[in-house]
Amino acid sequence: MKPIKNLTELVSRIGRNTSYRHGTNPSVDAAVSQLRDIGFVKLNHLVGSPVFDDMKASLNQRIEKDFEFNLPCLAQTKIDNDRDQDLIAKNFLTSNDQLVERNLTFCRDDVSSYDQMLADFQPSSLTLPILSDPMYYNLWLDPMVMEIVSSYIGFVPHMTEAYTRRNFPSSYKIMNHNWHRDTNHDKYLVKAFIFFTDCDIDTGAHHYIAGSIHDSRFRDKVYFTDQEIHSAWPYGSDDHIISTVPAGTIIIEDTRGLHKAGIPNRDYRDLGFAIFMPPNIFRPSRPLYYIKQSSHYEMSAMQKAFIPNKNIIPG
Ligand SMILES: O=C(O)CCC(=O)C(=O)O
Repeated sequence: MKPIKNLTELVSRIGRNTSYRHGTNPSVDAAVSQLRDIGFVKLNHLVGSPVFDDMKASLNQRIEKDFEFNLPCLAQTKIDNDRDQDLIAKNFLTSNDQLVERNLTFCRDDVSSYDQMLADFQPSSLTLPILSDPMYYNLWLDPMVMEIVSSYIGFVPHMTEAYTRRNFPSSYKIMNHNWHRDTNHDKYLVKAFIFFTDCDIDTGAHHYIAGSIHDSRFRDKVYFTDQEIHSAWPYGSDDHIISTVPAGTIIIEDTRGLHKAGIPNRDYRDLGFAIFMPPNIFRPSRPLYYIKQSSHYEMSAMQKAFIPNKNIIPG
């Protein structure tokens, strides 16, 4: 880590020591110990909870009726195999502006209904921001998740991103459909994946290689093919983890390890993302989600500590 970044993070971390004490909750201790050992832990304490039915109804309404997902969005139907070979070769790792410039996206004016949008544009995924609403932030900042994450990291991090992604079948591999390691931070980087749909290999399982954080292999490129990863960890081997999970499952994962999004063969998968990183009050990045002041006021002290100040807006 660069010395200046190191210093600004240390300053930003003052007063943020985790309040969790080892030995006070065996479930938290076991989860943290598994995260340390193999890089991920699966939580099922919310499977079957009615809040998931309400959340799913809200996500469906916002995606299928209100079209609140981020636009412009990549349209697979606009990709030309010959003309767009450069983008296909780099798995569409480029800016949204570049995709717009290449006329590969659709926007709000192009959408008259959900079914028409799917038929005309075949998006591979839609991204929906979190709402400033207790149903959302109480799930993204679930008490058990906060305890585990802060105890694993050793201090209370910030939740820097919070959204849901709906993944569809895709003819092209788009960015995180490929094996990769997240590189936003070299020491502390934890994600919580919240499954809003039942998930298996046919509906876009999440894949992770247990124990790969400290493995020195597969670090010389951004993306790796299935063949490359399977040469070390074939399907079915103990460390090749495939998320066959019911809705309501939360996976906490250190995404510095090797992982990828499986492409659904049918239907779709709805997955919530919470991204936890060290606070850095000097980081000049723009907020990636917003929480209204009135909602922030209602949060628990622990939840408040996870929200960067710049993400709090009037209202
Ligand atoms: O959607 C998934 O299963 C994986 C997401 C991913 O690769 C990432 O967040 O870096």
